[in-house]
Amino acid sequence: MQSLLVTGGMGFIGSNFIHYWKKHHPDDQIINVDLLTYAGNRDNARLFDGQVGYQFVQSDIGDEALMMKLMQGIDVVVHFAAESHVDRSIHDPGSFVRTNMVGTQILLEAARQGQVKKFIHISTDEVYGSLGAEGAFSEVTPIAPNSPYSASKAGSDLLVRAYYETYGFPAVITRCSNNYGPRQFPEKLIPLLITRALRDETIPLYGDGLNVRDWLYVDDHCSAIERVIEAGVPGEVYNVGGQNERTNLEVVQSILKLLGKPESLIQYVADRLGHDRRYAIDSSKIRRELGWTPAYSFEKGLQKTLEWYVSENEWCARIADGSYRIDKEADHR
Ligand code: NAD
Ligand code: TDX
Repeated sequence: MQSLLVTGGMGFIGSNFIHYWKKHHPDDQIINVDLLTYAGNRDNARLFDGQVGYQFVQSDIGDEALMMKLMQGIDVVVHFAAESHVDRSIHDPGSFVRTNMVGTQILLEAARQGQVKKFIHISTDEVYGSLGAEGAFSEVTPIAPNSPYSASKAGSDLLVRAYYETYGFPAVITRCSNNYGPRQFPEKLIPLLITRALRDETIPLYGDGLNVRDWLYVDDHCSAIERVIEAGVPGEVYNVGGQNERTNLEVVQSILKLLGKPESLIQYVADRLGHDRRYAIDSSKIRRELGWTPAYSFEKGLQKTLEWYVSENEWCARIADGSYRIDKEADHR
């Protein structure tokens, strides 16, 4: 039995990870630390409320004293908490530096002093910058971030690296491609377009719609993190990708087709500033060294994602009307 401290567990990937981990390791203890920013949604992990071996702590990872206290007896930290949306980073870079860089350093220090056995830092392929038509990012590709978001993630990666090199702190970095799946906040492309198309609203497509992303189903990301917890080597970086490269236009067209909605909903809009053209991940290292393989094709993952958004009306409605930010239990008191 192990004790995990998960940060950002009310967000998209963190909450899917807690669902995944509790299913496969039911006896493990989990402390979920999340500030509940606009991206944190208590509905995402409500299932675990009151369960033995699960505790939710609403806090900023920048609360040094509390992080020190929570680290006592923790075996593994899985650090998801971040400001994660590129468009928001263009308008408010400061909050990205505060949480992604300063917050990560505070968490690293607390974990080091608490003598945790492993620290998994969840990073992103965006730290490598943008690709031309050919090639893919490997773990030795130089870091060249282009947005305030990716720069703040790259900064956090360098702090993690420094903690390993300086103190021998047992940290591992994962860098994954674009995730999709249940519980993703509808500001990111796939949930935005599903929720808007279901309401027959227009789909904003940036620029020429031909930017390329490599899509990874969130459960495949969780199984990769599981392998890294079990066998990842401290000081190493592991890239995680789905080998599902698609242009944004192709993604939008596929989803509109699956939902039976017309392409006339697509509306071309002004491009994102500094918009990275293409991401592609070479994940041969984690496949070869840790034996990880993704289980979902893009088609299968999309199907599951669509089914989830169609069936979870209340989750979508509580985001649309803002009530997801008000705790349900507190409402009834
Ligand atoms: P998300 O925005 O859905 O969730 C982030 C969570 O962190 C939220 O619950 C939020 O309340 C919490 N949080 C934010 N600031 C905090 C703070 N100061 N203290 C405590 N909690 C705080 O993000 P996500 O998409 O689930 O991404 C999780 C991680 O994975 C991030 O580190 C992100 O950079 C990385 N990542 C995401 C993707 C993707 O496609 N979504 C791809 C690659 C890497
Ligand atoms: O309305 C939109 N229209 C559009 O054309 C939105 C929201 C996005 N886009 C484009 C921009 C990107 O080329 O779709 C692509 C995907 O955009 P996002 O969903 O915002 O993701 P991206 O910018 O690629 O970053 C994501 O993957 C890497 C996550 O948000 C990051 O947290 C992660 O690190």
